[in-house]
Amino acid sequence: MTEYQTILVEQKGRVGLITLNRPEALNALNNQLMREVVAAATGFDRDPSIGALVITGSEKAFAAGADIKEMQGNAFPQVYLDDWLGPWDELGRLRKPVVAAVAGFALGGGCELAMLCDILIAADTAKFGQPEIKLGVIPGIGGSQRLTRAVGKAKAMDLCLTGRMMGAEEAERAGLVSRIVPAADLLTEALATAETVAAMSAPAAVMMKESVNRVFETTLAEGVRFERRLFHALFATADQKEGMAAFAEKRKPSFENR
Ligand code: CO8
Repeated sequence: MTEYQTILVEQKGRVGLITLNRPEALNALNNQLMREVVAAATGFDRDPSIGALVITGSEKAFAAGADIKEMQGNAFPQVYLDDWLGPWDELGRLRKPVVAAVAGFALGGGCELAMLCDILIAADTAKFGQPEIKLGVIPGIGGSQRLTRAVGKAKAMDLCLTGRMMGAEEAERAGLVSRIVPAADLLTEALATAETVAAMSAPAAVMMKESVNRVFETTLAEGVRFERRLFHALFATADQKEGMAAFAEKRKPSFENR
């Protein structure tokens, strides 16, 4: 496997695990970490032995945001011409489902990275926020957009304009978080969830993700039409025959991802 300096990368069964690993800076997201996460995630996305991904951080911090010390000297023409932060968009284009396992701080870019994932599992210690305003800027990889879609305008405005943090319970109540687990169980639960997803028929799982994400891009009528087309298409797969035969025969299905 490729050598990385800011992340740890492992394969666990059919799950690709990426652990952010800059403990000296609470996993602040510098440019090197961005390149490494995107490279590892897109590598797993292309790998047929992987069915789902998990992205996690440390006990203290999922990620405390973009690296403030690295970006403080940035200037407009340079960041504009370099399309700085553009590579993060590739995470939003991953086809396989991604679980974010969040403990401790998920602030700024850290909160945005968690929101780029598909299932967000939070430890009871998780703290979410978009504190960019306190630095004289605003979110830059979708925070104002994805947070508002997740929790609605009132809470998104409250969090983004004041920069305050919200705990795991408030985040779950608001719809940002899929579920909360005790901190000690976070990685086990996240890996088990990803393994469950990875054991499904891959064409169905990839289409499922595509269909849910379509909600954010289209009208209800077009979204339902899109879902119907994918639903019909799945009847061309051997896994549909296997899944339904297994139900009728009262046994576990054995999917072959075709
Ligand atoms: N950037 C750089 N270094 C950081 C960051 C950061 N975001 N966060 C923490 N660190 C460093 C600290 O400087 C400190 O280093 P040192 O020991 O060398 O002084 C070390 O990590 C430990 O941090 P603290 O001593 O501050 O730890 P505390 O437990 O006292 O406080 C906090 C934890 C509350 C999380 C605090 O560190 C903090 O407020 N951090 C900054 C949070 C923040 O403002 N994040 C938003 C950044 S802006 C942003 O994300 C813009 C988004 C645009 C796109 C993002 C793309 C990735």
